[in-house]
Amino acid sequence: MTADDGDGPDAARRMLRVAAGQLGPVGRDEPRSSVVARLIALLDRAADRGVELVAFPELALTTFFPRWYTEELSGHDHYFETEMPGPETKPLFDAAASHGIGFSLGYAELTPDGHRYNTTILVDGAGGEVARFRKVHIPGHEDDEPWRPFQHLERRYFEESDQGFGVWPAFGGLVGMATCNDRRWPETYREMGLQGVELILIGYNTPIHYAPDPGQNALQGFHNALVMQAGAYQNGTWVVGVAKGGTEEGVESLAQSAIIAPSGQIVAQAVTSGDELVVADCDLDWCRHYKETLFDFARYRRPEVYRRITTQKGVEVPPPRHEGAEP
Ligand code: CDV
Repeated sequence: MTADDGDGPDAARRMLRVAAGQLGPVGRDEPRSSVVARLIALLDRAADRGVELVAFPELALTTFFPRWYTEELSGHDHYFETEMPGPETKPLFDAAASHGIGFSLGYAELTPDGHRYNTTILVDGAGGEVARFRKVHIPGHEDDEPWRPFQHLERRYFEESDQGFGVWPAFGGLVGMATCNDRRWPETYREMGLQGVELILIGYNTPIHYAPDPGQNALQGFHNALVMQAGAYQNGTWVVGVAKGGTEEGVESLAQSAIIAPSGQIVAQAVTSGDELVVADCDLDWCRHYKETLFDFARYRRPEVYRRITTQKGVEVPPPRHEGAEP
């Protein structure tokens, strides 16, 4: 996918063939070896199609375990990885390197000093680690809430990362990551936009049923596209959103993985809710059309009047206005 920018058809462009490696459900009893085999199958299909980078979903290696409460925080530690790659994930790294394909992979990370993060690793085409991103906006709740049809205990099992949103030179461009609920927040994209990001990889697990306000259920697909398309356009960047979709342990989750251009247009989208590869040729130079025009940050941004964005957390409404008061 290229945009005609007047440079002529033969101008050297930074083209990157990217895929969203969508997963269908992962059962509670499905071993990592089986999930890794599914990921490798997607990689093999990606290799056949000349893909250079595959984005895999959030918490891709296991079922979405925060839907179950355990009294002890450590009760779910068997879903966490203490090393990456470890013995069970090494075959994935080896397969990707043998194809010369890079990938991003979401997993639950338990650090040697006992911290638990919802992490995504970015790996280059030679199997080397480029970066790790730890989820910033952790949704859900901390305590047992048995009234829910299923729980969303991410805030019990994961710490919020204080490392923020990095951007790394990789794959011929500038690449950033975010995880699921991060994609709903404009600050996520803008933080990376201010570092010149050209491709953002976002894995997600989004249940269709939103217990605090079921009126939103019918809008899950709309909101998913809305936030990623807006984030792409307003920052002149490619965005890859990749789901673990389908009905997992009785919970239906959104699929609709998509690759979105800097124009905000969806250029490729999943048509199933199972294991599926969604491919697009991303012209990283297309980002310039937006970064150097409407969203020329250096020229048009006004950080001096955005003070509340970084100094205020919750809403502060203005004091009531008395009728007849001077404006
Ligand atoms: N895994 C997630 O972060 N899920 C959230 C749900 C809880 C709203 C999401 O943003 O899709």
